[in-house]
Amino acid sequence: MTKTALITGITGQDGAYLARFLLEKGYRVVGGRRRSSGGATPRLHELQIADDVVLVDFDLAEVTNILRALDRVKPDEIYNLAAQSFVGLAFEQPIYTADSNAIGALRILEAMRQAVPAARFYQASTSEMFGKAQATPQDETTPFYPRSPYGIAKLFAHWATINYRESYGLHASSGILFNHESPLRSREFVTRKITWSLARIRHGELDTLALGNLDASRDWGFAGDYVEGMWLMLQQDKPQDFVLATAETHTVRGFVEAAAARLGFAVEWSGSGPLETGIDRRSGKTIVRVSPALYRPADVDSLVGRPQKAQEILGWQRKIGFDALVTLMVEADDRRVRDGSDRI
Ligand code: NDP
Ligand code: GDR
Repeated sequence: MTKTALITGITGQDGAYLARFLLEKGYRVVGGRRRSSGGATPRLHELQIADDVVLVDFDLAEVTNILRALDRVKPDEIYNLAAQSFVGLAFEQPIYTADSNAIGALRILEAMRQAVPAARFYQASTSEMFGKAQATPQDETTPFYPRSPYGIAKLFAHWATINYRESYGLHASSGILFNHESPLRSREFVTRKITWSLARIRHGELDTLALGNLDASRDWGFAGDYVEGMWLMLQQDKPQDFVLATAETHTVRGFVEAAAARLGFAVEWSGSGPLETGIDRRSGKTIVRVSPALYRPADVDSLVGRPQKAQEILGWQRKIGFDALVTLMVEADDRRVRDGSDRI
């Protein structure tokens, strides 16, 4: 029998890749989308699946709307990917972020308990919950120490998921995912900001790329690999929580160097702190500078995951490594800038 999946946050990066993955598996895919003036779904168009998914009205802020959506769709699986997902913005909008990411997830769990208690639930948890990491590498047993209103809100949703599983027997799992990127990433996140801006510099559309903390390091994987892990979690008899990561970490500075090299630049660093610049050795031009305005009030210095549990129980393995990821993103943005396409 055809299974129905409801994906909240279908207009985002992960929503698009997960929708494509589930369609290929033969699912009926329903996407929860909040009302906006534009109504466009560029990522679904980019993956050429916009006509294959059904969209329903869905807003994390409104429990009656969530209840109606669950009642109508009657999903077998619910993937809660919707969130205010930008950590930088969470410092400017902490209350909105908490309402969406913490209470929003709780609203879904409550609605699910009433409307579709037999459905399976995936919560998009995050390595940001480890924050000021208490051990390296981080896995399912590492204590949490969130460093942003985003991380705090996600930690609430993570525990709510566990609590609803233990209290009411819901098949609810939480995926603690480390950063995952792709050509469909929004341009506000650092990897895509780097690939998009360097491609524009290469084509003469921009002078310099302004960045914040160049020393932060992250475990960056490819989003397409991670959505398979989400699905695998919901196929298990026993709901539980899993870390998905690549087990490799790279600095923002290292990401810049790798992306720049693929565009024909050779970055040499000069100065330090807010005065640091990245100069292209070939042209002598400054192509990267630091803007202290982009520093966060509290940042996460370094994260690296240990995905052993997912490998052993789910048989999950990331396919795309750091070098291939950078190449994929740089090539996509180089092509977009050349073609004058900026819809993503
Ligand atoms: P995106 O920012 O690309 O997508 C977020 C989605 O949530 C968008 O579809 C957005 O809709 C939707 N959304 C935001 N607010 C609401 C709301 N009030 N009601 C309904 N929908 C809403 O995120 P990603 O795809 O990168 O991430 C997916 C999830 O995984 C997020 O929850 C994120 O926090 C989490 N996560 C992501 C990681 C990553 O590295 N990508 C790592 C770990 C966790 P709209 O288009 O209208 O803005
Ligand atoms: P993150 O991703 O906060 O890890 O959250 P982001 O790409 O925003 O930042 C990564 C690191 O880069 C540093 N940085 C900058 N970041 C941005 N956005 N812009 C800059 O100009 C810049 N310069 C330096 C940041 O300070 C940070 O240390 C992402 C999101 O997808 C979350 O939703 C998800 O939960 C986590 O990954 C895992």
